Amino acid sequence: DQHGQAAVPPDQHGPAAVPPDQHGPAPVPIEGIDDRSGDLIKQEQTESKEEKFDNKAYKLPQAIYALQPPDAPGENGQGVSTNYTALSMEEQHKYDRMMKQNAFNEYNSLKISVRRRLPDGANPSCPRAFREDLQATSVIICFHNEAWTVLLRTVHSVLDRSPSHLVKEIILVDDFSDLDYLKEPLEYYMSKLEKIKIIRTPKREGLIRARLLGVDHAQGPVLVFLDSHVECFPNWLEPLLTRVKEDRRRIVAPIISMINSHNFQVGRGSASVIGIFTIADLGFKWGSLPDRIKKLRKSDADPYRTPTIAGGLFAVEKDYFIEMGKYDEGMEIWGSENVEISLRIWMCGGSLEIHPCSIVGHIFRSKSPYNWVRPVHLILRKNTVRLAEVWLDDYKKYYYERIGYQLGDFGNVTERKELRKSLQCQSFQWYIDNVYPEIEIPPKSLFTGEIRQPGRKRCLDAMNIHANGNLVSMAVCHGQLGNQLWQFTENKRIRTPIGCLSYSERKSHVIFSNCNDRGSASLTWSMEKDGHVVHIETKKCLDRNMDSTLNIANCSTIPSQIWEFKSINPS
Ligand code: UD2
Ligand code: MN
Repeated sequence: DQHGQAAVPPDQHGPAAVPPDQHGPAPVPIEGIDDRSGDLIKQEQTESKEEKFDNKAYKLPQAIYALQPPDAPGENGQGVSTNYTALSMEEQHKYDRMMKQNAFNEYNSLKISVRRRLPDGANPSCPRAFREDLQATSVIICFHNEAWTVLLRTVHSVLDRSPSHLVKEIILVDDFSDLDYLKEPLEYYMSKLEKIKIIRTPKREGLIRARLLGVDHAQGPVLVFLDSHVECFPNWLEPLLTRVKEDRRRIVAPIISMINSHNFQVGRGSASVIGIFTIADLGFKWGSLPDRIKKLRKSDADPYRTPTIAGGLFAVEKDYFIEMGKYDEGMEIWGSENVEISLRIWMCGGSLEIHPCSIVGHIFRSKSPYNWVRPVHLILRKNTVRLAEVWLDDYKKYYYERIGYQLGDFGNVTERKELRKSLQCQSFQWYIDNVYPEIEIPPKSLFTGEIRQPGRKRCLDAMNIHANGNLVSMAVCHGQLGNQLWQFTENKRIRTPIGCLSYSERKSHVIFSNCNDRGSASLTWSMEKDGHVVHIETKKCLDRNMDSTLNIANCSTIPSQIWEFKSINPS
């Protein structure tokens, strides 16, 4: 799952699952909400602005942001549901369109008050009273085409569940959305609330530069970044600010609990995960809390250090954020900025922690719905290469091997390298030794390149199906690497970034298997000088079938068993 979404944290302890769709509670109509996020506008307007927005077309605003009774749908973080088959055709279309547009079920979100309450989800040892001298924050929320109710719920959850004196302002940064309701209607709605500023990027910037535009406008001494589809629990803010107040060189993240993307049920999150990343793809992951960190905690209320943060939700002192070089503005749209800021803060004298007493729900979704402007893989690669170039030292080679040293155009990183120098940062080796000793260093690559058959101009090709169980086959060599890029590793695997070659007796074919099947002997091969590729367990040789799939057979000198290993030159 590397295409633009935060992995769902493992080990979520949410409330019990809601009943299946058919048995869901009947929706309590909340006046106006349907129209607002669904089929807005399209009405000739001649009235004044106030009249225009208070009329039927926008149904603004009191009824909508009135608090609902405790048994209203979705209250207290409950899920809601829809009986799809009982909907009219028109409603079904709306439901489908909303699902597609957001990759979460906006239709269900419409049934829930934008001011629903959440329970106090923190563990009993967490404090409920806080020091008096905490600093006020500028909350920065950037968004691109966010769903109306979901964005409003994010904003209300901050206003309703933060002490007012600690919220200087909420800065909404619209990253060039093209939905009508995010223009005038949003401005009108927000003008009825206090402290909301809306700023808009002049072109699509991506979340990294959009956040930085927000920072330029921020007036509070502390910044809190949030995604545009979150809900803050009671007391979420004070623990974060307490830790920042105690030491300004800390970045503090809440527990991120899961808001179910279908029924909007809010989980409580888990205080036993840390942020990590893998060296082979430099992607953020969730990991389990290591004993060395557990041992340092005296109480469940103690914050704990984390090698990386997920990236969306955290508090940081504004001047410190700026001194430390903000973000890498050369990164686009989405991705890698979280690992970049994590390495930078640790390596340059600060620390990152997760506070178990601060909980914020976030809608995790399985794909990213928005337009990426350019092909996703090029953007992700560009951001990741920028991260590797500046912070990974020699360890960048693991990632580079995986992408066949095809770094692409990653722009200029001179300034970021100079930043690293001027902040006198530690090495990546220091980070491993001191912050993330559990990191897994992948086996060295002994060969990286194409595996082809001489004379036939055909190459082993992963065909985008390198997932577990698929048959491996061959295709015309295209010289572009990509799906024809293979590694032969120290631990005798022949692999793509995703899967490893293995032999399946049941399918009597060579297939892709999960590379982490440690004990599995059928994953190991040797590449011989005479052109044979030997399957070690059976001592048989890799053999091309007539239909371009692969098999193993008793070794001989027939051409279908002779391979050429065309290594690529790292530039
Ligand atoms: C996670 C982070 C996210 C960010 C990302 C890596 C959490 C919960 N989320 O992915 O904040 O660090 O990893 O980059 O830790 N957006 C824009 N312009 C764009 C694209 C996105 O403004 O071009 C907004 C988007 O509306 C959302 C935020 O940026 O509010 C994060 O995007 P996402 O929700 O798609 O990222 P997510 O949660 O999968
Ligand atoms: Mn998000």
